[in-house]
Amino acid sequence: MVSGWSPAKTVTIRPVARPDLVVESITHAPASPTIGQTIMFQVTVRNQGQASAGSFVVRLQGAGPSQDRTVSSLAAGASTTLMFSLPLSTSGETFTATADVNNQVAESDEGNNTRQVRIAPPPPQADLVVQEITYTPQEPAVGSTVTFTVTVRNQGAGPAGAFVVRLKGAGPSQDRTVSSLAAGASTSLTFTLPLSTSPETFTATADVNNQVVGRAEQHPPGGRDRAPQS
Ligand SMILES: [Ca+2]
Ligand SMILES: [Ca+2]
Repeated sequence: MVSGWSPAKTVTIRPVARPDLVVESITHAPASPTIGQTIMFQVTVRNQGQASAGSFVVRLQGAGPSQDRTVSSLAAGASTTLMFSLPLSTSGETFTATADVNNQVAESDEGNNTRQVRIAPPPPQADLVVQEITYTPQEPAVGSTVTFTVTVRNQGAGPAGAFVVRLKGAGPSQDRTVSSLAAGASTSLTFTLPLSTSPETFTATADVNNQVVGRAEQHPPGGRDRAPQS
C-alpha cells in the first residue's frame, strides 16, 4: 500500500444555495371596481430560498398595460410588499404578478414565480319601483272593500330575489310576496283592503323588508318606491 492512500474515500456534494422568489399574495382595493376605475394592488414577494437575491423586477400585468417595480435585494426568508395601480379595463380581468420577470436572479425554482388574481366589476343590481296602483270600484263607500292592483317593476340591470310588497292604508296593511323578478320585468299583485275613512291614502312599498340588494334601498323615504294614491 502506498503511503497516503486509504482503502475508502468519500465525497460530499452540497448543492449551491440559491434564492427562490415567489409571489406570496396579491391584495387589491376596491374589491369590486367598476370598469375604468383605478385599482390599488399590494403584491407581496417572498424569497423562500436559501440565499439572498440581488436586484430583480416585479411586473403586474393586466389585460392592457403593465407596471414594473424594482426590488434592490431580498434576503433569504424575507418578503417585501410592492404597490401597483392599474385600471380595470375589461369585465372580469386577470392580473398576473411575476417576480423576477427579467430573470436576473438564478433561483432554485424558476417555475413558481407568478400569481394571478381575477377581478370583476360588481354584479348588476336590481332596482324595484312601484309603477302603478289601480283600484276598483272607482267610487267605494266608506266601510266597503276595495280591490287594488299594484304593479311593481324591476328597472335595474340585475335580477331581484324574493321580496315583500306592502299596501298600507290609514288602518290595516296587506303584504304580498314576490319570489323573484327579472331585470326589466314587472309583476301585478292584488290586494283587498277596506276603505276606512274618506279620503284615504294607500301607499304601496316594494321590498318593504329590504331583502333585495340594489338601488331601491338608496331611495329616500317617500321616493319612487312608493306611489301613494287616494
Ligand atoms: Ca422562484
Ligand atoms: Ca429567476
